[in-house]
Amino acid sequence: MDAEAYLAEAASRVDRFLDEALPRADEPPARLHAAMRHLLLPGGKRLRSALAFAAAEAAGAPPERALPAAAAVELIHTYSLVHDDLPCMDDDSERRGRPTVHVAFGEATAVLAGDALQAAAFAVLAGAGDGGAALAALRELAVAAGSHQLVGGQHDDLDFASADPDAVEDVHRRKTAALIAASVAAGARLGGAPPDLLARLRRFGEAVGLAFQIADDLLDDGAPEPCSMVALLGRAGARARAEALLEQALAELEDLGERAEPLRELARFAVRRER
Ligand code: GRG
Repeated sequence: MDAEAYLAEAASRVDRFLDEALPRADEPPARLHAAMRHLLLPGGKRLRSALAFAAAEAAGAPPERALPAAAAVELIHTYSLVHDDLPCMDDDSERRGRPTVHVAFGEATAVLAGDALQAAAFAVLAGAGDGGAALAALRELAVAAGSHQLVGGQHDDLDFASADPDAVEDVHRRKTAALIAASVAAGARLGGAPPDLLARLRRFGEAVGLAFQIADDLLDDGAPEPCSMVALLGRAGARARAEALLEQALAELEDLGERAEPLRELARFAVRRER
């Protein structure tokens, strides 16, 4: 199955789950619940949830086993986008072809909707029912979303200025790659991956996450962001770095055979995508 088909299937699976897990839009406080759903459904590419499903498959489990992890990572990702779009951050008025949450519902409601989406992520994963694995996945996701990783990376990116590619990669590792690696790891954990496979899949996720961020910068064909790999290495240099990271990621999957094919396809998509 190619990446686009896998992503489409992941999207329909996780969207159904999220639609049932979240309060209805008319349930009080209705304005808050409508705001939570505004950016979540329909979502974006659903790459993080697809990676969680594919990681469960690489561990030899059916993809459905990873559903609570897949939903949780999309909830965290969506909250981060809602807050990233706020006037005090990136100040964007459009996201996924729709008005951003603060444009549609006001700034205070958008802040609260983001907060509640994050809380919902942990509630969904805690409800996975698979005691040990779910709890470990929840902890790993909380760390990836926390002050050293997603939030810390976003914080340090606020007034970031550096011409050092290693420093730029460090911010990208925390702001973008940590959640992607946690998505893979959470899916792998719910799929029952043993420790050595889990470690390999997590390293796969980190490399894919970094390459995904470079691909994101390459998709922007205007003037590059000042502290991006495209600005520092040029388009060809950044492309080469992304391809090297892809190779590094794929090497972690060597010997896993057919069951890791969805992960391989998604990794190639993340790096070579046109959307
Ligand atoms: C506010 C805590 C907090 C964090 C914000 C996600 C983020 C951190 C900033 C978004 C800025 C950005 C464009 C980062 C590049 C990588 C990225 C996360 C792109 C968006 O992810 P996609 O392409 O989006 O997977 P879709 O809409 O497809 O889900």
